[in-house]
Amino acid sequence: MRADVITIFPDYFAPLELSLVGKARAMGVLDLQVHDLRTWTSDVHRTVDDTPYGGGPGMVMRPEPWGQALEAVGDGTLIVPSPVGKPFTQADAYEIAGLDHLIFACGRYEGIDQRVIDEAAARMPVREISLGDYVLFGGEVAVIVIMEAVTRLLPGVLGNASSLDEESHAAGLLEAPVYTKPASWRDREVPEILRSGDHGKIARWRRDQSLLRTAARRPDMMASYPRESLDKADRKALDEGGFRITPPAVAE
Ligand code: JE8
Repeated sequence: MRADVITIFPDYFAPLELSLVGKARAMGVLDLQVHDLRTWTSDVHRTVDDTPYGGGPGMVMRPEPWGQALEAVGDGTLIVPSPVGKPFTQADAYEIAGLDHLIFACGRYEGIDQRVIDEAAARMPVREISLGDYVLFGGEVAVIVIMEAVTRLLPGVLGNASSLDEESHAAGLLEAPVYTKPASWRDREVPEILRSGDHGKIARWRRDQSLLRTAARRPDMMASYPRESLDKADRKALDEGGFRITPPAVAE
């Protein structure tokens, strides 16, 4: 995967040398290039913003530098972090991980002149993505989050690929709690079943915990979870946890 990031704060992306993204780059699975938008300015002050047409607070990012920057990095899929974008999900991360060339446009100020996005959309796919319903200073933090969520899905990056199957949001449920040694810590014990060595019972316990956590913390996810994927034991765990599953199970 090739990824080009265009930003007025290239130093923001130094952390992407570390951890799994750094590993993906070293493995050759990810070719990440960070570009300073000011490279494509032509005035002595390297100006990237101007006052908004129609008035209003703040400044807007000028189209000219963006137009030249996007031409320079070539076509791919343009990803524009924005508060008006589609909320980013694990499903989006999987889709984006399958793409060959990502171009991230990091806006600042009050955003990028809309004509930049419209003009790019005439020649390549554009995805406007939001991290959530709150307002950031710009797109850089969102790109770091998106890059981490996507990079960990690239082949070979995660040492233990099986962990992708069970993690939160991958299977449509939140994952079960995790424990490690010591067995007793500050008078708190690891659940006995996890130390039983009975893999069938351990799997059942983890499934029950995932269901109960999801029902308690993310009723929206539980509502979307396919009912046909809930077996009798699942329904029993939810029922015993005080969660009523609709529609009710058909007579089994
Ligand atoms: C941004 C952003 C994501 C999210 C993303 C890019 C570029 C007051 N104004 C501030 C309102 C419009 C946006 C201005 C700041 N800004 C925010 C985000 C985002 N992805 N989930 N929240 N905010 C830019 C400029």
